[in-house]
Amino acid sequence: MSKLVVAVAGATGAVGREMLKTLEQRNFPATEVIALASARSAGTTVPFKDGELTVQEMTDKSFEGVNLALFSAGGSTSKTFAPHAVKSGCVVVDNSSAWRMDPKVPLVVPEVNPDDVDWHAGIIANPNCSTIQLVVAMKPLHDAYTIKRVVVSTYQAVSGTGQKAIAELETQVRQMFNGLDPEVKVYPHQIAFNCLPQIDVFSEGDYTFEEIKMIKETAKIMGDESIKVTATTVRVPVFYGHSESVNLEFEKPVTAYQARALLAKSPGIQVYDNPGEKMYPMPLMAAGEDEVFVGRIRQDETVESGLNMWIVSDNIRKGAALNAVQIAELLIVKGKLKV
Ligand code: NAP
Ligand code: 3JM
Repeated sequence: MSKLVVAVAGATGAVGREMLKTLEQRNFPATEVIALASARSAGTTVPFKDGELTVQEMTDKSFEGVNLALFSAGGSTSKTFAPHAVKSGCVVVDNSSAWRMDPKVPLVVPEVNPDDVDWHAGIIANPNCSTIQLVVAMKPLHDAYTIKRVVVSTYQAVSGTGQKAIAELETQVRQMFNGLDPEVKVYPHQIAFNCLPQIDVFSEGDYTFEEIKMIKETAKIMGDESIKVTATTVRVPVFYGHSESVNLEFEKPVTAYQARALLAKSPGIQVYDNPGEKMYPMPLMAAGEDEVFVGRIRQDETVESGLNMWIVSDNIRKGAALNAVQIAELLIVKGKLKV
């Protein structure tokens, strides 16, 4: 039997733990799984299958004998260690923004651009969570009706920032119910009972880097620079599940009925849209699920051919861990993972 040794780099984090769960749930054909993190958590354990894995400190040497590394340990860690992993003959699927816009690195969502894995040179990038759920819904509509312009406004869960942010929202809620001033450590302002229209740092033209990531990554994944994209990204006091209000303008005429029917038969999507029954996607229902949920599909009467919709998905699953594991599965199916 050939071997397939998988390293999860950042195994103690919100994404890394979900990565281990996803490998297990999908019966990923790994012959061995190694958990890597920083020196801080070396020797601790993370749950995997019926037992646990002992966490090892990630070093230059960690990837010897490893075939596949799933990275979710932050951009700078990835910049340092991914090249060592590639040098060891390992294929890296990286979750950070470190490599996404590198022209030598494919940026892949299996439902959208699966064949881009064919030209990888060791590293494949997993897109930003908000971008992933947007392009899964855009792709079938673009193929059929040609999208000219997208306006997206996000409502992003704190789990997107990691374990410390999940703890911060919990702590602030508890502090407020006990009449205490909430401690602000992770975000620039209190997140409990608030909305922060800043995700990541401010950059060109007063857009945040999260907004710039969404704009640039969408063009690269869709392979189409002609689609105009503008974004406003907002952090909201939700634990799991990013939501998006999306306004789409098309070249060809399209009705809400046609869009609903097309999306309902498209991969990775579940249409959940019945206003009469108050049925629409919400983060609480998307948490822990694999699909991109689409609802509130309706005509935008202010443009010649336009639709408005509401897209929700679990940012830690399809937005991170699941998409990364699906990329690895794609490599296996295509015979591109040398074992
Ligand atoms: P998290 O909960 O804070 O976990 C961070 C992980 O990185 C921990 O396992 C941590 O290990 C590890 N780490 C940090 N510095 C390290 C170092 N120098 N060497 C080795 N391991 C190190 O964060 P998260 O939510 O899991 O996210 C991790 C990263 O994934 C993010 O920074 C982001 O780049 C990416 N991400 C991507 C998406 C997406 O949209 N695709 C979504 C969320 C996150 P210790 O326990 O030892 O500190
Ligand atoms: C760093 O919800 C979020 O904040 C987005 C996830 C995220 C990213 C990302 O994937 O773009 C959190 C922290 C990054 C990154 O690598 O830039």
